Amino acid sequence: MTTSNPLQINGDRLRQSLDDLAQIGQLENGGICRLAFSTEDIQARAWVRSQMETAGMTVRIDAAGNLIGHSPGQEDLPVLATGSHIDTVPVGGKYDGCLGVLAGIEVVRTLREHHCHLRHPIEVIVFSDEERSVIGSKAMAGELSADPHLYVRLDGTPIQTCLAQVGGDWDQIHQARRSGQIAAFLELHVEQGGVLEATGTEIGIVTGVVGQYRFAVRIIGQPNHAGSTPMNDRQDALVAASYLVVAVNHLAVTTPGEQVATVGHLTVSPNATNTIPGQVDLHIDLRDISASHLQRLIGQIKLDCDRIAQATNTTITLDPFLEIRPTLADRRIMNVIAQVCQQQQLSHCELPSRAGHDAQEIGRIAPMGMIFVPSRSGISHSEQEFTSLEQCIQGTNVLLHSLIRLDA
Ligand code: HGY
Ligand code: MN
Ligand code: MN
Repeated sequence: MTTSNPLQINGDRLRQSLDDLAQIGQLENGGICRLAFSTEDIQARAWVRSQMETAGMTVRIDAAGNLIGHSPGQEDLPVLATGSHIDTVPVGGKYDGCLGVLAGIEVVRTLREHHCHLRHPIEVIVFSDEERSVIGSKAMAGELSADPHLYVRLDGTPIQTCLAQVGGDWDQIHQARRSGQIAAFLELHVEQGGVLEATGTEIGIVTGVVGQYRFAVRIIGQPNHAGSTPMNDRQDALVAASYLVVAVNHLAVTTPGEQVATVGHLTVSPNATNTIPGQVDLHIDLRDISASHLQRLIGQIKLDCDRIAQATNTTITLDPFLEIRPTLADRRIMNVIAQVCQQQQLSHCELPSRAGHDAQEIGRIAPMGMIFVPSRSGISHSEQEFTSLEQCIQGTNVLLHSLIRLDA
């Protein structure tokens, strides 16, 4: 390996692994549905495990169900870790999370093939359920709530059952903590936004990951006959919910700053054409790089709920079910990534991540960095998610050489 002709990963093998993993849970429209702890997730975990073993790694599953591939170093040092997730949203893309996992495995294979033995052990981690509870990286970071009901799946399956299905154990989940065992964590991920493409930049060096607060909102009104109930005598839960959806959007649009707020999940009951809705359940997803700004926005949302409940004669309850504080990347790791980009003559810029990531939790117990590659039209969480093979290869080579530099 010389600076003129640095080590390169095997792009063909990376492409093949991305295509093979995408087969598991693929939908007719080309999207991927591999919900955490589903049969598709379990099948994909087994396939990734076989890839890790083929790469010469020893593999274990921790109590949080994280799949951890380990390649020993020359010295007994804390590990250099990389990885991401393979679970998806209901209609996800083939790169969100998967690129980070498969790039990590490709890096280990490339190092072994070229007898490039690092001082530190290397680990590639597949974190459990990044898209909903973030239980995998939260468990490693010691950020879990002791209440298992917080982690129940949408279909009502208890977290204890989910973890048991993938080799984890809720009762031992405190053993998943890794404080002090990780020298640095570096995650490669598609940007899931449009900045890199819009500026024609090849590599994004993440400055920090926004904080996320998600709430389950329950609105209780009075189910009643759609024909015989006068308009001034209704407690219509869906009308109240509609006011709230608009109020949340209005708050995010009009408040100075770069916050975002989304209501992406909403169920109506009894959901009958000729019945006034008696109950609505919806989720609010609120994000910003500043924790104090998020707290101010949450305060305003609570005031909006009180005002709307009064105006519609309904009751509105707000239950937080996910809280992830913002996490800054480690400046030293950012500098290493920038040096590698210069060495590889790749254009690069610094930017925040507006999507959440496992690196955000691991960044609470170890220095963390993230490498972004462009998303076409900024699209993600969709079957249209796309990043070119060349961009995936560029990102993986930056991951490879950043780890080599961090090792030194
Ligand atoms: O929602 C997120 O930001 C991540 O994709 N889980
Ligand atoms: Mn992701
Ligand atoms: Mn995602």
